[in-house]
Order: sequence, then C-alpha cells, then structure tokens
Amino acid sequence: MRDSDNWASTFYRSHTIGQIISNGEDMIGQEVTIAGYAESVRGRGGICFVMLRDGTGKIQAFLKRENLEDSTFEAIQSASRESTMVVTGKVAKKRPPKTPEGSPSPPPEYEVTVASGELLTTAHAPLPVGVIDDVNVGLDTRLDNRHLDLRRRHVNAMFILRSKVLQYGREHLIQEGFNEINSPKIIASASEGGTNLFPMMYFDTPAYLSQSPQLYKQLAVLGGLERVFEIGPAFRAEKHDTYRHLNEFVSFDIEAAWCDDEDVMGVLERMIHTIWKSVAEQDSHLIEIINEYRDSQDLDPVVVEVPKIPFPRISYDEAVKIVREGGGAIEWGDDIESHHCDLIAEKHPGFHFIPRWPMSMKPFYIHHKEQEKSADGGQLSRGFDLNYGRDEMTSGGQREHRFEVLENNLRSMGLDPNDFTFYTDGFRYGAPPHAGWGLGVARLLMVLTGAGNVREVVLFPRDRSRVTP
Ligand code: AMO
Repeated sequence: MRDSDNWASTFYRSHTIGQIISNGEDMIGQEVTIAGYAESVRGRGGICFVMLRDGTGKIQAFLKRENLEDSTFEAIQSASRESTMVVTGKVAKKRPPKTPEGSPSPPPEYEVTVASGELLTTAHAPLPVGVIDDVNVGLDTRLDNRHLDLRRRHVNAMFILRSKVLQYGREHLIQEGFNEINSPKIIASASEGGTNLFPMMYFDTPAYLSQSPQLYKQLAVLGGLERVFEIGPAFRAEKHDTYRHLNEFVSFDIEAAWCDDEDVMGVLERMIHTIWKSVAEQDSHLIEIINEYRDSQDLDPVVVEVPKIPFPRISYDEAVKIVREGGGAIEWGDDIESHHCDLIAEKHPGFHFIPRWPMSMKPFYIHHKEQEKSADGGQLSRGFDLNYGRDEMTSGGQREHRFEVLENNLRSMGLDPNDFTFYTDGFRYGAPPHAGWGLGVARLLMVLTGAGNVREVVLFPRDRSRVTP
C-alpha cells in the first residue's frame, strides 16, 4: 500500500479500493464504504456486477436486488459507464475463475457484497473518449475531452510520473543548497528576444507575458540568494506547429552565484541522474502501466536506463565538424537544427551537452571570455545546450556579470539598454559571476515516457490552435 492511500476516511468513503486490494485477506468480512466510477455494469434480473474504479485501483461490487431498496438497485443497475456511485458492503473473496487442471491458481481477487448504495451522478452516453476500450481516437479529440482522457490508465500514469519527476528534481536541488523562488509572469521587457512576446495591457501600461524567468532569477542571485530554482510557466508567441513546441510551457530554471557554465552543467546532469534513478527505483509500476498500453499499440516498451554521468561534452566547434563529416551542410555560426542533431546523435545517443556556442548566437546575458575564439577567430561564448537525440532539452550558460560589457551586448544585439535598467541596475553595485539553465519539463518527460509529442505530457496544452479547455 502506498502512503497516499492512508487517508481514505472521508464522508464519502471508509477505504480506497487500493487499500482493500493490498490488504486482501485481512479485509474479508469487514464492512467498507467505497466510491468511484462505474467502469462497467453487468447483470440482469435480480443481480448486478459493477466494476468500480477510484484513483487507486478497481474492484467488483456485487449487488443483489433482495439486499437493497428497489430504487437504489434499479438506479445502479441501469447506470451508464463512468457514472459515479458510493456503495457500502462487506469484503468477500471472489470465486476464482476455472483454470485448466494443473495450471497455477491465479492470485485471489476480492469483491464487495453491497448492502446499500447511491448513484451519485449519471454519465452522459456515449462517451466522447472511451476510458477502457482500446478504440483509438485522435489527439485533438482526446485533448478536447482531457477530463475523460485522463481517466485512461496510462494517461493517468503519465501525469503521476510528471509529478514525481518534478518532486525528484526539486528535492535534488534543495539537497544541493538551492532555494525555490517565484518570479513575475507579467513583465515590461523581453528577456529572450523581442519577437516572441504575447503583449497585454497591464491597466494603462503595455506589458507582456514572461518568456522565461531569466532576468529575475539573475536578480535574485545578485541580491544574495546565491542558488535559486523556479518551476513555472513561460509564454512564447512562436508560430511553430511541431511535436515539441507549445506557446505556454513549464520551464525548470536554476541560477547560481560563483559558478561557471561547467559548474551548472554538473548540477543538471546530477539532477537528471537522480530523476532517472528515482523513477527506476520507485515508479516501475507507472512505467509498467505505460508499457501495457504501448504493447497494445505495438510500440517499443519504455526502458528507464539510468544515464551515466558525466554526459559527453561536444563543443559547438566539434558538433559542426561531426555534422560535416556526416554529410550535413552547416556553416560556423549557423544554428544546429534537428537534422544536424540526428547526425550528432548517431555518434552520441542519449544526453549530451553542446557547450561553447558562438557569442553571436546567444542572448545578451551570456558571458564570453574575450580570448576564447574558434579556430577561425569567431568569438565563443559560455552558453551551452543539453540535447537528447534530435531534441534540445535545456539552454544555459555562464552570465555576463560585467556591467559595461552587458550594456555593450545589449547595444550590439540591437536592444536599448534604457529598456533594461530594472535588470542592469542589479549589476551596478557589485555582481558575482553566475550561471544557470532552463529545462523544458515536457521535453524531458517526452524522453522519459517515450511520448512522441509534448502535448501527451501537458495537462491542458496551449498551442496556436488551442486555448481551451
Ligand atoms: P530557451 O529559450 O532555450 O532558454 O528555453 C529553455 C528550454 O525550454 C524549452 N522550451 C520549450 N518547450 C516547449 N515549447 C517551447 N516553445 C519552448 N521553448 C523553449 C526547451 C529549451 O531548451 N533563459 C534561457 C535559459 C537559461 O539560459 O537559463 C531560455 O529560456 O527545452
């Protein structure tokens, strides 16, 4: 039994279904009140079997007309799938199914012999998305009806896993001395370039939805918090229609004082290692549920293989070389796009860092050491990405902490330093060297769960064509 199953005693139920199943023999003869969704309702005449499901499991409720008030029996017997009900009765062992002679007997199953009950709500029929049938409906229909889609076992498991991943990541960072912060999501100027902003009116003042906590997490560190992290929404008005882009996504960010890019790459790989290890050790039941579904769809099973650390570091210069050797076309200073990543991933499957990007490709807040140049003289930065296969998981880097260089960077990237005084003022009065990163939570989950689309692991995704539900 999981700890979370311990608090079933509420007005509506005395036990969760999971508690009954896991305590099995000890519960026989005990009176329980359970509540859930009717996954199926069978039986004619004077008897009825309901497969009742709550968040912890499912169990058969066995009803006899003679034991119940007629109106209750009839209401439950004619209930549609996914209607909700509460029933009270004694736990009994279910008669085992007949098995061929000599074969091992199946594990015991339990049922509740119902003495009283109530139909709470009736589900409309037909269901727009089946909960237990294997009928495939398109992603759009599923997302339109996410409240039902979420009742499907493997979808439910994905979101429990998402919660675990955030928990393990959060716990890891706290243990490494980080403090959680919350930065504003209504902001006055862009942190990640001016084109992808969602404008809004903040009373009489134009404002934007935040693209990232970048400038604020840096200000928190400059203010003396030293090591901070934030898990929060980021908004980007990007006109992408891809499996990995959303217009609202959850960004998992850190920032740390007295650190360079290599220090925070270390934090990131250790955190990912902890997440994978914790999932492998504690959440195999969720992976099994996901794999049962994948099996039914002829998809390869998900294997949670704890990645070895340190992850490979392939500098931008090396990455360009690998792409060219693999027959790809790329110039120094070009972005490394998905088809380039495929060539790099052939040599480095799994997580790998790409540090030392050209400064010209990185935002104004990224640090450069003037003497660090590529073979052909291009200025290198202390910015890095973490990739898995063809997908970018994280961007990060050491930050520019020198006030004058920061103002120059802003100017040379076509931005007006006067628009950023709320940020640059933070550097006027002594600034520690610092570094950090931002990780796309949905992209990491896509890798962990084998989901082919970030929408699978985002409860109510926001993309160009979806703003409801
Ligand atoms: P960047 O813009 O690369 O860096 O974003 C960081 C990570 O966030 C995820 N991500 C997205 N996920 C889904 N949909 C999107 N539209 C989307 N855009 C980004 C990616 C990406 O790697 N301030 C820097 C981070 C830093 O330097 O600390 C930043 O935001 O996984």
